[in-house]
Amino acid sequence: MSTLTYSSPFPPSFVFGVAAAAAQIEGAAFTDGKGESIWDRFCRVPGKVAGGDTLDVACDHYNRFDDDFALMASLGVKHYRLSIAWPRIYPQGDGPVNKNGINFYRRLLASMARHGITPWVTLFHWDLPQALEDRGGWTSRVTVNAFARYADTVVKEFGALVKNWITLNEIRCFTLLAYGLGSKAPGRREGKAVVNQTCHHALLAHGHAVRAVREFGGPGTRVGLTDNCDVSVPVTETPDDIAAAQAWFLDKNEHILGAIHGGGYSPAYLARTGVDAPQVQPGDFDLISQPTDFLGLNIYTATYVRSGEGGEPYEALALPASYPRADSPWLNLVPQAIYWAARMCHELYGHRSIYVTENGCGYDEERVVGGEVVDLHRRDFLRNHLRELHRAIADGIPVDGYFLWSFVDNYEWEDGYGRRFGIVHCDYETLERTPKLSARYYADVVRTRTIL
Ligand code: GBH
Repeated sequence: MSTLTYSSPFPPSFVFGVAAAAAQIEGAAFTDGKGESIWDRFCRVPGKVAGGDTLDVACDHYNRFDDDFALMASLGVKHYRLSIAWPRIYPQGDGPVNKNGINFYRRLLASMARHGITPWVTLFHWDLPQALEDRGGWTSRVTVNAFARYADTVVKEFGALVKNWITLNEIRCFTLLAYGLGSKAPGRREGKAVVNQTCHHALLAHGHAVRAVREFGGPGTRVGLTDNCDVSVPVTETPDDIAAAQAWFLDKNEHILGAIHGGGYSPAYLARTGVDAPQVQPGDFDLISQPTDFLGLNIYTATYVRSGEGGEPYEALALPASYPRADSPWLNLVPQAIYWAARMCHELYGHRSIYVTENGCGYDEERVVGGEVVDLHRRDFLRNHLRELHRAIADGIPVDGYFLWSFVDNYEWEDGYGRRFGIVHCDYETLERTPKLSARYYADVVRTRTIL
């Protein structure tokens, strides 16, 4: 047990950062030899993205990163989670490397170093090269092998500047939602067997990234996955409801966290998927289940669970319509999600270093008035979530860092530019940045290391 009390500061080594992803902020979608990504293609399909918004310009971070890092540094933020755009490095997914892409990230990482900001680099945050999608995308091992080569290249090129690597962002989103529900690029609606196979291929890619970092990362380099596990919150914090929430958590996460930590798919998962179970080749789980240095969790919301009746292990509750949420319809406001996600991953899988790699909220109506956006709703969100994070640390749960999503308003995938997650406002006409009230608030938290 740590000795953190209600009002004490976060530990000195605790990392406070902000996060974003290449496709969502860079723009320059076809500049300096970058290849087309599946999102560049998908956003042009009528009806797929709100307002038909494209990623072509986004926040123009490609040309403005130096100013963005100056702003970040002025807020006292010293850690930034970014991603590298695979189609900038390999425009065709595999094939020839694009030197301009390498040079861009060299300049960007050098600028971060000048501003005293430590990079946390995600290798894949959904922008698959379209050329690989044309060869089957995540349904095919072609993509896994291309990713392995891409990971080798990136770790070799940037290993001297990057010590913290994140393999993949949110496997569920680029497999289940992208190949099953079709709401994310490439927008396919395949059956369960295909979807389960995309998930298995993603696990393999994760394993290759871990291998690449071990092989080429050099001393002191760390690597982990970022997962958006399904999170359960016990309705009451009693032993019965907690046990029910744990059982639900294990069930809902068996295909990703369960498989990684179990060294294979569980008998329960194989029974449940039956003929739709993924095809596994010998050696796959030697890669997938390699030890990692930390677990990244993207925490936004949760499901309330209580103990079941009549022998059921749990009961998950549907939320009433009046339950509070952000403007993102899926984003029900459940601050305890952060506490329980961390606690479950520590207790059920033995993780000893956990980072919240994303947490934040999306709203539609945020206007600059008198040089400021008064986003008290976001300040409230942050404060409530930081309280639960603090409680986790006080209970001895090893959470070592927190990255707020997001630094600046950006391309919210199928919701386009209308839905804003930033603590810095972006005017998409002028591309001007304006720190919101929540940015000032977060800066004060980071400076004092206390919840104000
Ligand atoms: C993260 O995903 C992403 O990593 C980030 O890029 C994104 O901008 C940010 O969060 C904010 O959305 O269609 O009803 O099944 C968020 C996690 C999980 C949110 C799946 C949308 C779909 C709900 N996502 N969810 S549904």
